[in-house]
Amino acid sequence: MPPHRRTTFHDGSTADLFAEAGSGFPSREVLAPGACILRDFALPHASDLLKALAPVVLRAPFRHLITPGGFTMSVGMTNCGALGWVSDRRAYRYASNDPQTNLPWPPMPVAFQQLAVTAAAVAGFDNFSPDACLINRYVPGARLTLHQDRNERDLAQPIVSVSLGVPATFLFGGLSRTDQQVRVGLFHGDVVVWGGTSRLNFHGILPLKASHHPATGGCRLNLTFRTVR
Ligand code: MD3
Ligand code: FE
Repeated sequence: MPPHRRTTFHDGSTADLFAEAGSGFPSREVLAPGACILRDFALPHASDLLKALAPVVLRAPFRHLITPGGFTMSVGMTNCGALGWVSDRRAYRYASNDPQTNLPWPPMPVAFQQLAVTAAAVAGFDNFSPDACLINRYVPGARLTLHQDRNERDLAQPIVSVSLGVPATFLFGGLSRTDQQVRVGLFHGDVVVWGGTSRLNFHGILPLKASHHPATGGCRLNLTFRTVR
């Protein structure tokens, strides 16, 4: 049985959910119903993605947002696409302009859009049409505490995430903050599609360990593609 026809669940059990023929790529690990890890899926596109990111961060630099609770986030963030996720002392929200410059967010590069739409389709979500891409940058020690993503209007639409650079440990919980979490390593080139009932699960990233990756140096980058409106 070639690996592309076999789905590995997080408890180690397997099922043969995908019957199409192919080369064994992409591989699909089902973390939970609707949550699918596509290992190495972005690997062939990593240098194109990083190249397309450069002009985005020139126009909309990474910044450390303040949460409504008054904490400065350790993750540096920016956005591209029609809408961008922002936070300040008042609220979390999506905005069409960068509050730092009042300019519209940079357009979503075609390479970003194509990868996200293809990954969603491979995971079973056709017609994914993201209007926002949040870009997170982690330096050693940076982390994302346990949270839910629920500021998007249509929670039937998945979120597609792309990991680049230094590896991180992802925490994947349940619908309640106190549900037990599983730890999942996310590596350069991994893509995860989060849909279905996993869409509202609590999740986070453990403090990044100091390390080096040839593509990004000492940091980890994560792109999350969302349909907000
Ligand atoms: C599971 N980012 O930006 S990506 C975020 O690696 C965020 O930077 C993390 O959580 C990162 O909000 C994790 C994986 C991810 C993104 C959205 C999800 C997992 C998700 C939404 C629902 C469930
Ligand atoms: Fe999130």
